[in-house]
This record gives sequence, structure tokens and C-alpha cells, in this order.
Amino acid sequence: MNDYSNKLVTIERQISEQQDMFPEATGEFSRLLRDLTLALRIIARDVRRAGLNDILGYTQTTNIHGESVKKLDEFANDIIFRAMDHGGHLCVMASEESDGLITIPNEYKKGRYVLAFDPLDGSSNIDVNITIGTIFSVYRRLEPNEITDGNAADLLQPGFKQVCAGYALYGSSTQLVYTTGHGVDVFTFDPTIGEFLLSHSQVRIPKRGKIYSVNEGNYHSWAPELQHVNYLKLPSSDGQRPYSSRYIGTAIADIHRTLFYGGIFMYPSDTKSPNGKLRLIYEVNPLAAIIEEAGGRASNGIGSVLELQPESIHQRVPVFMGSEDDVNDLEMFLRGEHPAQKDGSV
Ligand code: FDP
Repeated sequence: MNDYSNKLVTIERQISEQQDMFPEATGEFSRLLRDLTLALRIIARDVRRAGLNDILGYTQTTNIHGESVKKLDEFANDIIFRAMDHGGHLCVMASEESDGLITIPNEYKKGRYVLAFDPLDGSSNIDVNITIGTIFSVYRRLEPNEITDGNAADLLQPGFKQVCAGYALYGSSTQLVYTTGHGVDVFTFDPTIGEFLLSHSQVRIPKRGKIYSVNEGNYHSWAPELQHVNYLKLPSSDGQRPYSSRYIGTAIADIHRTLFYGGIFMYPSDTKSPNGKLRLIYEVNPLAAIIEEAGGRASNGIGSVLELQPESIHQRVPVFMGSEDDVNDLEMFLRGEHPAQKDGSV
């Protein structure tokens, strides 16, 4: 692996260096990532100016999930489409904000890759200036030599088949976190030079953390095994355990903190939402790829979410992601096998 300790590395440079590692690479994938980072730069710029641009607030429409669509969501959706439709790398796209597949216009070449994205995650936080972000996920199309439009099967691939996954976080700085299966790197945007610079190379998540992150207001409608949360809050006889609670309500922001500090992020199923809330293709799989590539685990309560065969593009799944030991404990609780359940200490 390269030693980045004293190098200044832009995202463009890293993408082209990674391409050089594969002599058979055509450059198509590198160009795809460059186009995507252009879209992320534009969205980051407009998120920063949102209050000034009068684009905060709801449009008059609802998205396909019946949620009110905010102007900034629409804008981000449109920018990604416009940056990605004509490069010749993609055969089809899908967005959390759009119903059905997004086809590549007839006049443009169809490529070997498939893009799924959530243009603006954390929409309920947009109007109050709290961290939001964009999530993306890239797959190879199933028939690599095909030159026609991609189809639903190209998008309904299990998460372990992602060739690239990541997110851009519009927080106190803009950061781009991504993996192509060679570790997880974080780039921080320097607005004065308009570049993403490598700031954290090969990030590893702690094996155990001290933070749990969940919308605990739903506690009354969870399965009883989620007493796991009480376990984290109650001191054990040796004075261990009490975890801190942190919940931003933007999945990417909660996952980003979990990536660095460890612990567990959860969006379980409950009686209102039997499949949880988060979408497998747009949110869960890309975030799971980052967490697992950094040495953590992403589970649906039984096993890795990356193994799940998606059935529909807007499918939701329960999810528990974070430090390996914390996710293992949670799974043990769900199976009723945790020692604390047996000795009655929760
Ligand atoms: P939002 O609805 O604000 O877009 O799936 C979207 C999401 O945010 C996630 O980013 C976030 O983790 C979750 O929903 C928050 O849901 P709750 O408000 O139910 O906690």
C-alpha cells in the first residue's frame, strides 16, 4: 500500500493511481468516479449556500415513499443525473428519490456500470443546518458486453458485488469516504482550491466502542430482544458497560461517527415498520460496504446484509452496523443467547 503520511493526494490522483494498478483497466471506472465527484462538489457547494439560495423547504410534491420532497433533495437528484447520464460508463441508475429505474438517454452510449444513489440522506435535518450527505453505490452490469440499457436485475445484486461504495458528508467540512475493496479512505474538501485531499487513509473501525445510536423513541414497538439497549446502559458488577447515546438522525452522519469511534448504529424493525426504515440498495449496502471494509460488521440481525439478495429496488431492511464485538453481542441478544439474558442481569 502507498505511504500517504507525507504526500498530498487529491482524489483524482488516487483514482488514477488505483487504475494504474490494473493494467487491463480501460479507464471507464476512473472516469465514472471523476464525474461523480464533480456532482458531489456541486451539491456540497449548494448545501453550503442553501440558506442564501432560498432552496430550503418543501416542494409541493411527495416522493415515492409518500414523504414530502425538499427542494435540496430534488436539486441533488438532478445534479447527479446530469453529471452521470452522458459519460458512457453507466447502463442504468436508480435513486432513492425516483420511482423506477433511471434510464440513460437514447443519444448516449451505455456502459458497463450501474449506479444507485441517495442524493440527500437525512432530509429531515436539511432545514435546521444539521449534517446531511449523499450515498452512492456502483455495480458492474450483469452482462458486461451488452451495449443496451441496463435493467432491474442489474440493480438487484447483493451488496458484496459492489465495486465501489461511499458517501459524501456535508458537515462542518465536506468529506468523501469511499472504498473500492482496497480499504476505506477519507478525503476532505478544501474549498479554497476546490479539491478533495486525502485526510484519513485506510481507516479501521475500533473492535468495540462505547456509543450506541438508535431512535430510542421507538423502544415501545421493538422486539423484546432489543433489551440489548438496556444492557448497554446498565452498569455491570465490574463497573463496565454504560455506553453513551448519540443519534443525529442522518444515517450517514451516525455511521461516519461509528466508523471513527466504534460502537453500534441500529435501525431495527418495529411493529410500525416490520422491515425497518432504511433502504437496502441506496443506504444499507453502501454504508455496510464501508463498515465491513474497515473491519466492522453490518448485520440484519442474523448475518451480513451484504449477502442479502434484493427483491425490489426500494426494499427496506433492519440493520445493525458498527464494531465487530458490539454487533456480535447484538446478534447474540436477538438469538436469546447472550449470557446477560440468561443470568437475568438485564
Ligand atoms: P431521513 O428520513 O431524514 O432522510 O432513511 C432516511 C433517514 O433520514 C436516515 O438518514 C436516518 O438514519 C433515518 O431516516 C432517521 O429516521 P427516524 O427519524 O425514524 O429516526
